[in-house]
Amino acid sequence: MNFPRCVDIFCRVIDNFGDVGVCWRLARQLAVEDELAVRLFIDDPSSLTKIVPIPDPSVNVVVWDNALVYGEAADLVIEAFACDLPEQVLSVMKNRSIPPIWIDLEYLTAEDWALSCHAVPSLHPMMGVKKTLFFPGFDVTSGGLLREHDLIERRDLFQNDIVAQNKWRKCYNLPEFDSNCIDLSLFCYKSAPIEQIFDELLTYTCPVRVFHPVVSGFGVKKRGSLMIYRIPFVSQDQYDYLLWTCTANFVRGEDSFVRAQMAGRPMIWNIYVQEKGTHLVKMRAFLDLYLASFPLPLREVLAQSFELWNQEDQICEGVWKKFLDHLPKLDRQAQIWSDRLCCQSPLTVRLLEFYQNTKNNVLIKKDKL
Ligand code: TRH
Repeated sequence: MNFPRCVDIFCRVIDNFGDVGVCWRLARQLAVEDELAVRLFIDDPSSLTKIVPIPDPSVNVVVWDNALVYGEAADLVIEAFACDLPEQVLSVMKNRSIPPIWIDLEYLTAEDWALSCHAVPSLHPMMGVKKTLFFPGFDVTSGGLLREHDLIERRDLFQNDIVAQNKWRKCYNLPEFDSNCIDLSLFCYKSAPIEQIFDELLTYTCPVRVFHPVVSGFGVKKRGSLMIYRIPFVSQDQYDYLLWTCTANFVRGEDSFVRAQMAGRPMIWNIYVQEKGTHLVKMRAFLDLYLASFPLPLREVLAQSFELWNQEDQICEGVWKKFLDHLPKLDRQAQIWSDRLCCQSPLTVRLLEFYQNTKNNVLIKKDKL
């Protein structure tokens, strides 16, 4: 069995919580589920503290600054989001008696080009060390999505247990489950038209409650039949429970976007803005895939909501009310989508299979010599 014993993950925090969120999730799964010795090299450990407030000893977190001395490379080295490994690290990798498998873990996209780039190797121009692109994705031929082994079992237990949900809600000062209310979690960028949605929902036919984790400015506000609960940021583990207990979820970036899909509940995605509107191309590529099996009217409702949520200065009355009107039907479709994703193998399994296959190929080549 060619299994790695140790893994190094390098993470540079560009902004927000997504870079660290993905790296931490990956690190912990490899450490806890695959029992590997994992080191997470991170340039901004304070951002990790925001989503993992209680230190978790399963992963060895190492501060990645100019003083870093990289003594020995692991069997598997993961460079997250092309974060550019320093020469010192590359030279240790190059001089290792058995060279490590070096992966560049890329951002998630549903665009076709990512499938053709997945698992494509290249040689570092200066060092001559091989690095392979690894693209997460929704397809069986992609790198897959991060998912804990017991995620769906825990989700189903929680979603079928109102008492457990109420107990959880109480810890966060959130109101009890009420089948007459619509509960929405909200996590979005400043550019999202939040006021527009609030204005529209305050006159909705049933009470709407918005659960909004924030880093400051906590409190409860009432506007018409709309209640807004601004609660402190929860830990990454607990964030799943928030998604699971809500009727629908507004999410953003990459990691919360994936978790909302695995929650099996309707979701609206606020995509991370890129230059020249490239993010809208990425958003539409996802919608093409996600909505393919939705009945036509639902497809239109959701596509319109996504477009509106991701483009500033667009006024389009009635879209959010229509979204809420269709929630029961959207819920069914969200479950089907989540089932489809969750019957595929998760990213860590594909990553370790890739490692093993690469090692086996090296051995076969050596045998032939
Ligand atoms: O924070 P994000 O916007 O992150 C990113 C980064 O900006 C990154 O540079 C960009 O490239 C990428 O998006 C696409 O969104 P994301 O990816 O959803 O990460 C948020 C993380 O924070 C996720 O792991 C969930 C976690 N989280 C909590 O732990 N508690 C909370 O209360 C909330 C709302 C989120």
